[in-house]
Amino acid sequence: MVFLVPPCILTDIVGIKKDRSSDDAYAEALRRIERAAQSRAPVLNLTGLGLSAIPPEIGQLTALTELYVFDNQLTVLPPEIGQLTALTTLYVSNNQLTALPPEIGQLTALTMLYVSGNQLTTLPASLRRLTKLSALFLHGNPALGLPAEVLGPTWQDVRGGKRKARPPAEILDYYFSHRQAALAEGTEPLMEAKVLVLGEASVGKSCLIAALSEGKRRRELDDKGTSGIVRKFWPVPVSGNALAANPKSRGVEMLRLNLWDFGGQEIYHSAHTLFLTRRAIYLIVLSKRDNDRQNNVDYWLRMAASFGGPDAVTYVVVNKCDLKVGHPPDEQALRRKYPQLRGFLHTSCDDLTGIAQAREVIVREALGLEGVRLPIAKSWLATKKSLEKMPDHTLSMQQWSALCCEKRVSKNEKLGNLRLASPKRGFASHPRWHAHRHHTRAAPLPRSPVPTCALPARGQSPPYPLSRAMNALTSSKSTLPSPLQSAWSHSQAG
Ligand SMILES: Nc1nc2c(ncn2[C@@H]2O[C@H](COP(=O)(O)OP(=O)(O)OP(=O)(O)O)[C@@H](O)[C@H]2O)c(=O)[nH]1
Ligand SMILES: [Mg+2]
Repeated sequence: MVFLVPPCILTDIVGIKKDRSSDDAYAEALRRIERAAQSRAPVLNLTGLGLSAIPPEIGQLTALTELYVFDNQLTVLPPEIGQLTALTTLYVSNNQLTALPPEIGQLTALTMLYVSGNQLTTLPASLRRLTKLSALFLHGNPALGLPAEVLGPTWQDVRGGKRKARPPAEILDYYFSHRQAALAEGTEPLMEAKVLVLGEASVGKSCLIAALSEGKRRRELDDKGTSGIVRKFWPVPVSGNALAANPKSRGVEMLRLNLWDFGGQEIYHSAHTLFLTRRAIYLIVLSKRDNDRQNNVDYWLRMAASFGGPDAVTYVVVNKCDLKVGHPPDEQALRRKYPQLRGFLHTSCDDLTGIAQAREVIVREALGLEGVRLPIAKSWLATKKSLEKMPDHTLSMQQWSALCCEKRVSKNEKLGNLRLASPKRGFASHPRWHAHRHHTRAAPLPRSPVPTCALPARGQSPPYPLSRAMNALTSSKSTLPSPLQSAWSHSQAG
């Protein structure tokens, strides 16, 4: 005989089990807290118990220096956490926290605070009282609206010792000043992404960019190779998550794509690495006429993988497909070798075959990049757009201040706004370019002076051939157009 259990009873059984397990977790946490209280243990580990609340008894552990509560189901931290005044490390990543209690500001000994992977919608002002904090990890809390450039390296990056955490005061300065501006004037989505076009010389990168952004055929262009790097602005009308069929229809937004055209001659290769970043689209262009070795396909794909990391979207563009003869790449072999490779595009800049399809793919992928619709305070976005339009390659402190004043960006907001000009977003230069002493006499921006022109700091020996990079940047045909190309100081390293 078969007994059918009604679904409602099944849910009840599951529900009871769930409650029991969370009760068990709470009881276990309580036991560990009591044990720690008796032994005055400096470390307490409540990780991965399935906890939905921390017992308030935690407040007795005034000798505790490290508290690990990650991988649980916490929605709040108890106010008693504020009594743990000896705490130096608090690890509450991967929970469901929507806010931190204001009492967290009492933890004045805290140096490391890990809150990644929660649902935080707001930060308490008391966080600014934690003056000893040297690392604050807030990644994976999208509702905070913090760009990756502001959050800095993740804890995984920092743990390896290769990168340093972003100074918490800078993250908090950005958060609070941006929030103030956003509340006062509203926000607009950033709608910007970076497309990096790489490949050997003469494979047709510049022609591809002209075909994509202007619909031009190769014969309409001059035949000169690219010197250094040229950035091309490509505004694209989009609707939802795709290219808009009709730019004039309702609900169409403009996506600002920055196409970076990297001169393929070998002399420029080392300078290129300065501009290769994560959260970008990599187009590795090959010429159908050439074989894999001539196209140096492994080199460029490895470059994209190592600089773009797992966040980069990589496509191989097989260009010149109008040619009857050639050596098209072994797509399956390349896919096996480079799992991050999203696909292959086949184009001709001669008759524009495949260009419309390539456009659609690039736009769809760009709209899927993290942070592309980040809400930004209106005045901040207006400042950023003005910077992009400025003709000069450098910007003095006075000009920067005047611009912020014109756009009604307050003193405290200036530095945060500058962060939006990050290389990841599509313009501005590398952090290792430093200030020209002539300009640094201007009033410094909050906390850190903002460099103004492309000279290396004295005594600094950069880990790349600087002279080549300088040549690439200052060559007359290199039209890195942003005035901020060298005014960026605190973007991600490497
Ligand atoms: N037949 C054919 N020729 C093309 C195509 N695309 C580009 N070319 C030609 O290839 C040559 C090189 O094109 P570019 O766009 O300047 O190549 P590039 O990759 O930008 O070269 P560098 O700037 O030196 O790195 C030019 O003579 C173009 O006319 C194509 O799709 N078909
Ligand atoms: Mg070119």
